[in-house]
Amino acid sequence: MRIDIITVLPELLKSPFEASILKRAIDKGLVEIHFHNLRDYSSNRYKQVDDYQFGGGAGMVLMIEPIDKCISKLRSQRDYDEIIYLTPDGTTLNQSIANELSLKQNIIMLCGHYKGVDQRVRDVFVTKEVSIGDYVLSGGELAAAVLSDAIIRLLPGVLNDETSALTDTFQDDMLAPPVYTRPADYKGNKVPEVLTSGNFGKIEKWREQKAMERTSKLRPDLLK
Ligand code: 6GU
Repeated sequence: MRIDIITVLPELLKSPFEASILKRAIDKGLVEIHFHNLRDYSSNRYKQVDDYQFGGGAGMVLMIEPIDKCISKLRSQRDYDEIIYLTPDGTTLNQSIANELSLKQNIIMLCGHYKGVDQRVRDVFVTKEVSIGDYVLSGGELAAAVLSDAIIRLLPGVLNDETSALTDTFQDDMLAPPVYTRPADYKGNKVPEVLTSGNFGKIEKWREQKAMERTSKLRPDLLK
């Protein structure tokens, strides 16, 4: 997979890809991440990429021309399956969107900023609009990092234990069961006995039951 991220703040985005699972995925060649500074596509000598909105009103809007230039250059080099615009008014990200996107080959992510982008960018170039929740961030960069992480960890070979993404919270519209590690007794707080019983049939049943209890208590909306 290849992800091209278009942003006015590439430096805000780089560090999440330089550690842990995302770094390993890149080092293993399972994903390529390319950052594109929108200012490099400005035709203006001040490297301006935003302007006042027509009709008046507070806040700047990202202009269509630099975005067109950047996307057109990328598209001349390869085909893209999706051009995703990160915006608080997009479809709220969930596991099923992440699963679907993890099957794509080439993705562009366009990070919004200020008041957003000229509507014509959304009409002409964007194929999918994604939000990461009902709150407002200063820009789409952190959302692009979140979306990238959710996608990349699903790529075959990224996680050590191939089955572990399958047992994630949300993967079956269920929260994950509680987990424990050593010591089995910490200051009188004991690990449920079944987990140390060695009876894997019973353990599996217990986990399903706990997942169901947790989901109905904390996220009954998932069970509808
Ligand atoms: Cl994708 N962008 C911004 N600016 N704020 C958000 C968001 C995206 N998702 C939730 N809040």
